Amino acid sequence: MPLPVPVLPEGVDPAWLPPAAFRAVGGRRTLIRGSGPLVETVHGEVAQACQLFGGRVVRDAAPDGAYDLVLGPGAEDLGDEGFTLAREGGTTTVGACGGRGLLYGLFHVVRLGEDAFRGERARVVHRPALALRMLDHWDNVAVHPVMGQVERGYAGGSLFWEDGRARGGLERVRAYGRLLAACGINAVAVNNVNVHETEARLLTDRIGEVARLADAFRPYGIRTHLSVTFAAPMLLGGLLTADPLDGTVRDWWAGATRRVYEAIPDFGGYVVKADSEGRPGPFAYGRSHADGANMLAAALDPFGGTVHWRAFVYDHRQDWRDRTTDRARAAYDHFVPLDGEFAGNAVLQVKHGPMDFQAREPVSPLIGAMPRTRLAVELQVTQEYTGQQRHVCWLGPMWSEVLRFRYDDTRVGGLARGGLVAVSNAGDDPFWTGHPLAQANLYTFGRLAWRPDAGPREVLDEWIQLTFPDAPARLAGGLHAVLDGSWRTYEKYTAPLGVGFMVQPGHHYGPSVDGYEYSPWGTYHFADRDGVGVDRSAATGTGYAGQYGKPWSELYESPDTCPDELLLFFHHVPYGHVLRSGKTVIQHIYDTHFEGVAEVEEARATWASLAGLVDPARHARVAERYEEQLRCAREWRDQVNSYFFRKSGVPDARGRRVY
Ligand code: GCV
Repeated sequence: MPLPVPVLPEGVDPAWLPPAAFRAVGGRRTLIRGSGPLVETVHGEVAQACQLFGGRVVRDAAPDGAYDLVLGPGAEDLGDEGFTLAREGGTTTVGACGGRGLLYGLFHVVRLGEDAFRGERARVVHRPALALRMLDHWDNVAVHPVMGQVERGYAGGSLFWEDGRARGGLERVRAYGRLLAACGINAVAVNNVNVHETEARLLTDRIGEVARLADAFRPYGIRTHLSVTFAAPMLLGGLLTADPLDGTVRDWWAGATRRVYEAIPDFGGYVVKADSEGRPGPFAYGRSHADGANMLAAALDPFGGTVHWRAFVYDHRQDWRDRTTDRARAAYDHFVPLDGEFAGNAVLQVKHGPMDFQAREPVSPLIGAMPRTRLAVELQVTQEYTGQQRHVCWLGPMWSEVLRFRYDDTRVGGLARGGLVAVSNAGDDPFWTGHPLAQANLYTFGRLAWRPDAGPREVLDEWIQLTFPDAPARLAGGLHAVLDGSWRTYEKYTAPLGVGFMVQPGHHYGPSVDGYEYSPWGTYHFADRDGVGVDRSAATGTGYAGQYGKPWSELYESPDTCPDELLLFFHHVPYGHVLRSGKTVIQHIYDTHFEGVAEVEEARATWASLAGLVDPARHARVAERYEEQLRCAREWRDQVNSYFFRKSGVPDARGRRVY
């Protein structure tokens, strides 16, 4: 029986799957062959499209050439997710061995639209580069007094949890799964890595709620994962220890995990934040993080599950007076000595930069230094430090730079053998992501996880085509104009030259140049009357630059060779230091901050000119957010420029206003 396509609740935006995106498929004669639950999902999708656009869908007849589209088992082994696409003699054929492959093949045809049905097409094999393409939701089951329902969430409440329990109706979760499948995501962790007491119980007596979410996701090929607390044996099991080498603790995890699999046979595994920002972990027992991760890996192994163990371990109670401790070094220092010690089903999940999802950071040296460990790279789609979905900041170009960065001959996208993971930006907002244009970030993440070397602009084209299928060229041009350069624009008006932070403490929105300067979080810029930046060189600084292999260690070591955009991350330099661009640091700060604001003004005007080309509700929402972005960008400009003018006493060469 074809599985009905999820019905969107009234007023919820279809995002990149509006009905019109299915016009090309829905107007055709389609044959679907094969069996299995995901084939029923494919059938449901095509049937709905045919109903809308007058086509016809048939199951399991002989392919006699009378079909425009045939979706069915392929001749070769492409794994569960791969598919082939070809067109010959007027028939477009998608072949796959697994139901997931067939579903991805169908969405590929949807993306191609009419092009999928034109001329001839040589057979092309499509396979995801990374087996795991996962979203972590930092959703709390119960509203947290400080962090709210979704930690760092800027799109309303949780899609999964409400009033302290799993939502009653899960049609919207099914719809979310559908959107995710259409961009290639195949795993979701449904609760916050900061596992508070209510959330901890999801592992045991409340696993039924997680099972319901898993049921909603499964038809779209998405596995469900759960964040767990390392202290669960004590908190939930009444044990006196959570020591990973203690037999009773190991037995407790084995039993708890068996019961999870009884409830969710295709459960993906655990996500763990341990010894990080106050979370419990193996250090309390004098054990290593490999001991901790391997204990959970052993519990998951009989069922084929994976533990995602986060490498975000650093001292968040640092004394700002102590110049020898460098937060950027921490993950590498903790984990490199453990390379080779992690079990095969333990994945070390590493943030893409050494700090915390700043608008500009170098790529984490840990990613290039763990050849005997399965690594997953973690990105942040939710815009914690990049404008909180009030600012337009399309992160595709940043992620693409990260994924293409090379250690020796291998790109980060190739080193992420344990997958690509991102913190989701979706919530129960009618536009899913608060800012309607932030949908582009979610879509781009999925597509880059499927193909890390894809060009981000091509991916953006896909998103535009799908989201606005009937868009005139002027709309596509306008969307590119406001999105393409938006990350660099954001970077221009915020913290300069890679130095990072300078955000308001706690909620991380808006400027506060010294907000973290005397705090315990290890996020300093060290500006004084002569200069600014952190000396992380091996020769005179914290030694962080030496954590890279060549050529990066040499390149970052000297201010003469360090790329401008990272200069203040790696070096403390005088305001008069001349950048590779030929400008002094202080003039660069002034210029970029004025330019950044001017670019926001221009983007706002471009968006205004698109009125009438997009639906009024979306246009109004974006327009309103541009007002806030502009207000905030001006605030950034004036605070940063005035701060550095006051510190340095050097006026702007162009005589513009500082305060
Ligand atoms: C979930 C940053 C965020 C925290 C987040 C943490 C993490 O510090 O501000 O909200 O906690 O990263 O990645 O664990």
